[in-house]
Amino acid sequence: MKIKIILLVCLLIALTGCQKEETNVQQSGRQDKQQNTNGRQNIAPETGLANAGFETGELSKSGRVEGWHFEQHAGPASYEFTLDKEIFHGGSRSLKITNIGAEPYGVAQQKIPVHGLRGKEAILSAWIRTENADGTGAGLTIRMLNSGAILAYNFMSEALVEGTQDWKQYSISLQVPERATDIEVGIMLQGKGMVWADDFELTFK
Ligand SMILES: [Ca+2]
Repeated sequence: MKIKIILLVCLLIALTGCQKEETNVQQSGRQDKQQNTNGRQNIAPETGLANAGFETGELSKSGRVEGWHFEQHAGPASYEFTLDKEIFHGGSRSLKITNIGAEPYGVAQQKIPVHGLRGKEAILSAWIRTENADGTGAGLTIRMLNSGAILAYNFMSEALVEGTQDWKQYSISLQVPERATDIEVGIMLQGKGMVWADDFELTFK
């Protein structure tokens, strides 16, 4: 009888321990969700980015797609940003940038806080395809920011994708400066032609 009581007590202690652990996990999950809500987007842990393969959401009237925003140098509209459902690398869609005017560049980007990642190396990769990129070319971009001011950048300037090229994975990296608050990453087309981008990935080491 005594042995049964001891076993029962042990079982109760074990169960209480499990419940406590489960509660901690649930709280941790809520905290993660809260952090994501406080941030600008739902970043997927496996890619480090939101909507890294352009598979969710449609283009908004203001020209945004979930996770990403689009910019061009200045002046009249010179770059079109579209979701291509016929030409893609993974899933069923990619992002396409088409030059339609004289401005020197158009870029699709997303910005992520880098608190706690200072001093680490940021590595950005994505699959890129081009057609008639006969201006300066197309490439990946990383910018390190301190409240909007640019601290450092890598625009893949030494190895831009030119002319007509089939899908290929490219990668660039840049160290996160001590004063950095955010990292902004993306794909840029400089001048003529078209570029498609898909399956982005951002890691830190
Ligand atoms: Ca895709």
